[in-house]
Amino acid sequence: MGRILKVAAAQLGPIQRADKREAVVQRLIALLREAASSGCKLVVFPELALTTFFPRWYMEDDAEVDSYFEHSMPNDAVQPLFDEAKKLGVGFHLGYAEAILEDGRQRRFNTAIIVAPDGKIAGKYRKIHLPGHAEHRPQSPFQHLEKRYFEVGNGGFKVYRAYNGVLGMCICNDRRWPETFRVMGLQGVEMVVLGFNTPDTNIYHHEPVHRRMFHHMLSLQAGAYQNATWVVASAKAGNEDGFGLIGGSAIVAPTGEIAAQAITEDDELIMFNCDLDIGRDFKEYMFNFAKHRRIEHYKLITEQTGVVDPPED
Ligand code: CDV
Repeated sequence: MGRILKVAAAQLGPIQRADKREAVVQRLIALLREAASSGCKLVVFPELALTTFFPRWYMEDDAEVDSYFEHSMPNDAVQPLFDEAKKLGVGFHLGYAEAILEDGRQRRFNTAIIVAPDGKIAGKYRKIHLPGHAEHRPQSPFQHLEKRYFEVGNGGFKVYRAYNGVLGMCICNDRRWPETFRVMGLQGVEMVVLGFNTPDTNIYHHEPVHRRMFHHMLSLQAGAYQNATWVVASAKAGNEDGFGLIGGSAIVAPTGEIAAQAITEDDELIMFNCDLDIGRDFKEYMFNFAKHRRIEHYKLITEQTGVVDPPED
């Protein structure tokens, strides 16, 4: 019997622009209670879980932008979730838009936290790979303005000793970048938790929805297998503000196999008894980093950002 952590990915159906945080928090609490009654110890909520996915909207009024941000965590609207979690002895992971006075200025990040079952914040992550654009694109069906509304995260990909294991976090687009998982893999991560809002439409070129789901799962499964870690990914899903989000919350084992996957575009809980020891053999043999990695050949990864074509003959 290994170290078992029963975990839930708590997918959220759409949150409309008009929905109040207090109402959303009640939905989170309902999912938390359901997970607790099934014996879960950790509940993973999505990216920007308290509001609509507001980067789809171009806003000129800074006060309006600010209304989507949390200026403290917890705050009055979110405190009931912290209280309920503590009462139930269940921890959670929550994504939210963070506004903070740091380095003498107001800063904004796309942030996620891990909260321990005692209600204390055990870890924080600020999204590093911000997708989309900073300028208004009136020609697009909707916007993806993460590069406008957020700064690039400044905390790196840390891991935390929590839940009798080693946990790490990333957010949505981060999962598509192998470096995200590898940096945590190099710190012995055993479970990566993440939230995501993936639109069903690519605003740059045509792409069928099934391919977007395929790339989502491919990223999770590759990250899990190549780093011998559990990956628990929680979506915001369905028709939000008139635009679709793919859903597809999933729990992936360190073998790369799918342990559980959501089937709706609504609030939905998926759960699994995750054995945190299951990745040990992979970490010792196939992916024994200390024995097999050849970092002398990986320099380009940290020295060069974009593609440099080879010289013409
Ligand atoms: N919220 C995200 O980061 N969404 C991106 C979209 C833009 C592709 C994602 O990687 O799913």
